[in-house]
Amino acid sequence: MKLYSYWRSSSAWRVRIALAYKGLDYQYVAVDIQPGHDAQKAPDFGVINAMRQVPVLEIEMEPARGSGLLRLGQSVAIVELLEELYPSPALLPQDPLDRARVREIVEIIASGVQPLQNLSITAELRRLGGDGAATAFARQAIASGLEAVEARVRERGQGYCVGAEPSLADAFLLPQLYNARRYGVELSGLGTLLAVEERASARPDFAAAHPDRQPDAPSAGTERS
Ligand SMILES: N[C@@H](CCC(=O)N[C@@H](CS)C(=O)NCC(=O)O)C(=O)O
Repeated sequence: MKLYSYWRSSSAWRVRIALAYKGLDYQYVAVDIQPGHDAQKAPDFGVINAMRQVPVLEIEMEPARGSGLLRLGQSVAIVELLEELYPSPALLPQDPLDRARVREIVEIIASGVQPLQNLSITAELRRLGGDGAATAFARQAIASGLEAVEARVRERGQGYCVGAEPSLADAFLLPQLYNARRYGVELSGLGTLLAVEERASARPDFAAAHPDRQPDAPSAGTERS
């Protein structure tokens, strides 16, 4: 398996957590999406993912499944595929209601928060309204989404977002909290989420997926734009 990733991509980080949690080996292919480098805009990358985003998972399919190489973009599709191909250890609970609860949190973050603060959106907002407007927009989008998640986790969490075991909801939450800090979002009202983050971050599998542990992360002390 190959993962096209960028050390600080929150969407790729979700997939790295799922891969580490399930103990799956993969080859890390760094795609430098930072402004000015723009490797996702290179002609070759358009063949890998027409959306020109990371993550992309490349997986060799068995002949029985149609053979050849499957290239899959979209972190939700990727982690759901991993869950189906490698169900144990599970990142979705057994109970259908709990599964729906996990997916609700995943959707809040994947559809309702991250796209509003992604590079291409903030770059366009910066162009239209300047740095201040872009940051304020992203900060507001992240804050309101995380407040909704906080309310849900207060109801249903028992150490993790849904129940007492990690799930996809936690794999989506941690990267979003990291981005919240990058945008200067006030986190003091999100105590339940911060406790989940602390617990999950202490696990070796979640820790291994952290941006600073990726091969393309700049070493400490160098520029981290
Ligand atoms: N919905 C997609 C979002 C992917 C995405 O936004 N990726 C960002 C990095 S986190 C990216 O590649 N941005 C490059 C760009 O906007 O040009 C997913 O869940 O995989």
